[in-house]
Formats: sequence, C-alpha cells, structure tokens
Amino acid sequence: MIKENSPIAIFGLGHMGLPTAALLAKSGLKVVGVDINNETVEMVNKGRSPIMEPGLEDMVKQAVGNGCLSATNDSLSALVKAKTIMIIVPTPVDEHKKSDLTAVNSASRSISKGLKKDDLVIVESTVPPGTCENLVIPLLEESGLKAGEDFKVAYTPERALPNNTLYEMTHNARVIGGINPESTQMAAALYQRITGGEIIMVQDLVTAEMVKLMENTYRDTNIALANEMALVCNALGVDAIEAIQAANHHPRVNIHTPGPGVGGHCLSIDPYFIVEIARERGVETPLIQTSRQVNEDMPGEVVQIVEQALEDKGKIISASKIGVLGVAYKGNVADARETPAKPLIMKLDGKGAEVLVNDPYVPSESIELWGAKVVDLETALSTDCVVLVTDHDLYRNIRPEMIKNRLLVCTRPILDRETFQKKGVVFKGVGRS
Ligand code: SAJ
Repeated sequence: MIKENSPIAIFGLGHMGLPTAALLAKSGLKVVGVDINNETVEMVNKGRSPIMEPGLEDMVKQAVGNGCLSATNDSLSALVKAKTIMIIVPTPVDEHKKSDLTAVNSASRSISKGLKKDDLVIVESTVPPGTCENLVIPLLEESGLKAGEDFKVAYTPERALPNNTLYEMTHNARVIGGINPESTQMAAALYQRITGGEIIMVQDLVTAEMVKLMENTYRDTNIALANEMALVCNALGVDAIEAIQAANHHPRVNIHTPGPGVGGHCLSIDPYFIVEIARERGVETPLIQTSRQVNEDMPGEVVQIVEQALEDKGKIISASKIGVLGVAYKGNVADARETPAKPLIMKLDGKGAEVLVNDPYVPSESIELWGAKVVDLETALSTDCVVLVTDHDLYRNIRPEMIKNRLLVCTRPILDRETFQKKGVVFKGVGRS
C-alpha cells in the first residue's frame, strides 16, 4: 500500500509536468522532477519556471524554497525513494502523422531500472489507445516485476488548457483508468489532493486513453465544420460569425469559431492517434481525417483571401508588404507550436510578399526562420494588407484609423466589421466577406 505522503517522481517537466509537480508539492508531497533538459533542471532548482504560465513561477519558487520540489536529470536517484512515478512527456507525431512515442519509451525504460515492488506508475502523456498495455507495461516489466501484481499502473489524461493550466488542473474533472481497481483508486486518491473537480473512474487503461483523444477530436472536427461553413459563407456574402452566433442560440447547437487553422500541441495532433490505431484495426476514419485536412488547408485559404483582396485594390501580392498580427497558436500565449501562422507566413513569403510580423509574446528568432521580419505593431499596421492571425487581447484595441492602407483581413472574430467598414477600411476575413 502506498503511504499517504510517499514521495513522487515526475518524468517530464514540461507544459503539463511542471504544473502537476508544483501542485503536488504544494499539497505537501515531496516531488522530484526528472528531465533530460539540463537548462530546465537548473531553472526549476533555482525556483524558476521555463514555461510562461500564469501563477506557475510563484508556485515553483515556493515549492523549491520549502524543499518540496526539486529537479534532476538522474532518473535512478529520483526513483530510490519514490513510490509513485508519473510519465508526463511529449508525444508528437512524425512527418507521416504517426505517433512518436520515443519519450514515453525512454521514460518507461528508465523507470524499469529503478522500479520497486508496490510502486504506482501513472501515465499522463497523450497516447494512442493501447499504449499503456502494449508499450509502457512491457517495458516496465523488464524490471522483472509483474504489472497488476507487483506494481500498479494507471492512466489519466491531462486536460488543462494552456494559459489557464493551474485553474483547470485544480477544477476540471479527472478521468482515471487503471490496470486493476486498486491502481485506479490509488491514483484517484492522489489527484484528490490537487483537484476539487469530479474524479471519473473508467473501467480500464484503454478507455481513459481514448477519452482524451475523443475530446480533442470532437473539438477539431467541430472547428473544421465551422471553417467549412465560413468558406461557404464567404462565397455567399454571408457573415459566418453572425450566422454561427445566431445558430448557436438553438439549445442543441454549438458550432465552434472559424479561424486561420488549428494549432497547438493537442487538437492538431491527437486526432491522428485515433486514425493510426483505427487503421491498425481495419476501421476507416474519413470524418476525422477530412476534418484535419480542412483545418490544415485554412492557412492556404487565408492566403487566397489576401491575394484577392490585394488584387481588388489593384495590387499584386509579390510586390506587397503584408503585416501579420500574431503567430502564437491562440490568443495571449507565447506558444507557437503547430501554429497556422507558420504555413501562412511561409506561403505569403513563397508568393514573393514581404512579410512583417508582430507578436508581443513569441520570441523573434523562431519567426524569422519562416521568412518574415519581426516589427512593431505600428509598422505591421502600415503595410499594404494587415492580416490578423492570433486573437491576442491587445489587438482588440486596433482602430480603423490605425490601418494605414485601409485593408484588413481579420481571421478571428475580435474586431467589429461594421466599425471598420464605416471608416472606409476594406474588411475581409474567414467567413467575413
Ligand atoms: N480554435 C479555433 N476555433 C475554436 C476554438 C479553437 O480555431 O472555436 C483554435 C485555436 O485558435 C487554436 C486551436 O484551435 O489554434 C486549439 O485551441 P484550444 O483552445 O481549443 O485548445 P488547446 O490545444 O489549447 O487545448 C486543448 C483543450 N481541449 C479541449 O478543449 C477539448 C485542453 O482542455 C486540453 O488539455 C488540451 O487540448 C490538450 O492537452 O490536449
């Protein structure tokens, strides 16, 4: 039986691992974070957060200060005392959209070297269904111990929203599935320390793995539907935002918001995990795959809208300066992973346009690699065509008179079309012809 206050080792101190570590430490447990990145380890041990997440740095500082949280790159030393071990490492997709489970694999191997009788291993990484059973457990059993008998295994997906991570981790419902009821219950007792949200115990590991993928696929598919509707609305001269808002007054309708595409480390990746496993089992997934394609095509659609809008003004794209507002995958974050801004900028650059980018959060170096120049907001607003890509709050303050050349392509519904049109700005966008 795992003791109430037995120490925890968390493999992976990233966007989800570090907040989890900090919250568990805050609850009074001794937590050791294991990360292969020395810079991360050093920063955490200094009480700093390598991730921009509201409230996280303060929490890390406090936990390190009172001796509850530390970090190391030495997995064996972390395992000596730990009775609960968590795997919260990244699971990207490769260029063929197949899951890359290298990090899960290597964390599991490291853990097997220090696994002890009665330990509880909890996997939080998003994985294709069946990964715990077919990959993690066999690797852990290389320790010579038998899963379900000698040690416990549970899976619980992380479902917090970046930029609101700490709130969601402490309030959202948590889904947990284990190799046996004892594993599930033990994991549930642990999470009860940090969340006031409901704990939903499902019957096994694979069900819990599937839940997470279903949630993000639901959202991706719904956004694809909104994007397709928006393109049809564009062709009809209908304002898609107005139409969607009206449709959503129906009690059983919740169409999502169209935009320049879907970014981030979750929605644009997780559906492929379902596609992959379905294919292996001989099940077709046309809806999920088409939705992904629709969302991936959106940056190209935006480029066409820009090109046409310039042409209507007698300009050609190859001789134009385009001002891109925002490259983060969504508003008010510094995260540009899988952002639709990247293909958008690269396509504009490929058409010979001079792309000037403004983003208050994302570091310039990565943006410049895509063929763009990073500029201040005023310069971006002085281009031939301003393209608003990310819904950062500060862009809500843009006024018509700030758009020097009177052409705005607004891909997010944060600016009022009529206000701009009344002041003579040509206002185009995804679903806002
Ligand atoms: N987006 C739209 N239209 C919308 C909603 C979002 O175009 O109506 C775009 C966003 O701009 C962004 C992308 O989709 O580019 C994803 O943003 P998001 O806020 O929907 O999701 P993530 O990726 O930040 O976080 C999601 C969350 N999942 C769900 O809401 C079902 C979060 O709870 C998960 O923890 C996270 O994925 C994850 O880790 O899987």
